[in-house]
Amino acid sequence: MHRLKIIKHSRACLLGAGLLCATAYGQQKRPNILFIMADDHASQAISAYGGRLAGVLPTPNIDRIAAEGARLRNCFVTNSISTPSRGAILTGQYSHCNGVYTLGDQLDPAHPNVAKELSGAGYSTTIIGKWHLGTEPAGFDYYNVLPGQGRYYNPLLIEKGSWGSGGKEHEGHSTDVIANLAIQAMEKANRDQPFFVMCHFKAPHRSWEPAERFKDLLADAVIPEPDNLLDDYDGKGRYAGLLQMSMEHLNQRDLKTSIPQGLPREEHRRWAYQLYMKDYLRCIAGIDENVGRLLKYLDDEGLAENTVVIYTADQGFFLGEHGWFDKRLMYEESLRMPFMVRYPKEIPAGTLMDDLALNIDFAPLFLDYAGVSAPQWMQGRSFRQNLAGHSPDDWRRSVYYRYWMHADGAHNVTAHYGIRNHRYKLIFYYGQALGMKGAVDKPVEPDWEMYDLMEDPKEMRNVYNDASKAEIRDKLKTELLQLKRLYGDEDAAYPQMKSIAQQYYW
Ligand SMILES: [Ca+2]
Repeated sequence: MHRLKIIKHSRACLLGAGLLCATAYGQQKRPNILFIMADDHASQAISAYGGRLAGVLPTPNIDRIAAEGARLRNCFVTNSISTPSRGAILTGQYSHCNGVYTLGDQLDPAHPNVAKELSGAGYSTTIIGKWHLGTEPAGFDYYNVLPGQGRYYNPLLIEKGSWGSGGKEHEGHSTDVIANLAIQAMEKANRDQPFFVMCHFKAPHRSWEPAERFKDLLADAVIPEPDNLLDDYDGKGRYAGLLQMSMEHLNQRDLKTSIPQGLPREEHRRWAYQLYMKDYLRCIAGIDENVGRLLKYLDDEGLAENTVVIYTADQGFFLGEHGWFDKRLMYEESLRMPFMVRYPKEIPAGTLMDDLALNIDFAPLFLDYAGVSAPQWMQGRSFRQNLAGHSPDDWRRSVYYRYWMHADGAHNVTAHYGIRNHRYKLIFYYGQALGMKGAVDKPVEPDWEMYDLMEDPKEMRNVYNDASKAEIRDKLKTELLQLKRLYGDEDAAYPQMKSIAQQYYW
């Protein structure tokens, strides 16, 4: 890895305080920020991350961002579902602070967010594509967004000035349409002012509908199975086996064919996996091609050097691991977000970052690149210094996670919170709806899970009750309480949580 080449001001910033940063960056050309986010794109389906699918569907354009910049190996979502993750990314806050807990919540337009901060700092701000936060986007000079989940084919998009309308139809596949509109937004941007463009693809969200030109891709391929495709959940806690998100729960719309009746479970799972994965990967092919077009635009316009380009997804996703599709859970495939960033002035090509990052860190990162200190109300922390090879000594050593949408009708995931550090993960399924929108008020008895990610990276054996892990387990419990205190998520508003803690925590 070659050494960092940065100009004097930048080095002072990296080593100095936020105030110095703001001063120094006021005197130089601030970078544009192009934030590209897909919906449900798992890192297992990005070839830069390796794994069983890398040779089946390479993603050379997305990989290029990592090759020319940095790839994060430990970037995690704080609440693994679309609307809450998008709320966390925009506000730099956990769900209990921004009010977006579940798919049923909306982001209050009056709530502070990073687009407002960047706009106030002189950036032009744009969002294109999937929004999914219910209310009119606030803080954006321009938006053109899908209503709700949006359509794959000939999508409707609602442009700024026409909020409340049904939107205007755009011919083509949503991935192509959204990339076109993002390029147009960059074309229109005033070159005297830095731009912040969020390009949010709808793909590869369920029900995985690729562009016409990719429909026959991989037709004759056999997609490699994960070795835990046939997981029977014996090694997990009591709720994993009750989830409604196994291959056998995929429906006719998902698989685009009728579902054979009476197949043995294993056979059904393997059959559905092939169909599911092929459509999923066909959607990824469209994204990769369009990421290539976005990068080419920056190259052609001479903007590549002074633009921070990020590629990520709103959460991870199961691609047949444990037999599942979907997300929501704190297991690795769902918790991990792909994240790569290119900024040639400052990030050495080929950087790998193992520090623990969270989606609430993205907003502070954008602001840091813009030369603005993150406001006090943001709970995340910029990892700009980490990317440049200077990880702060006091960087976090564990992360806090919480999923609120208890027992939702479609997937039946038990509400839980937990902690993950570089080696262990501890999850407390507290099993209460707590009045959350879309949660179902069917309390279940709390349960614990713990995984040793070094000995068991696929999370096949719950070691919560292992005597040899008891000391580590109790330390994690203490640290989990500390994280809840740090982030102000101590359940004071929910009396039932107090009795649950007394009865089940220790
Ligand atoms: Ca999503």
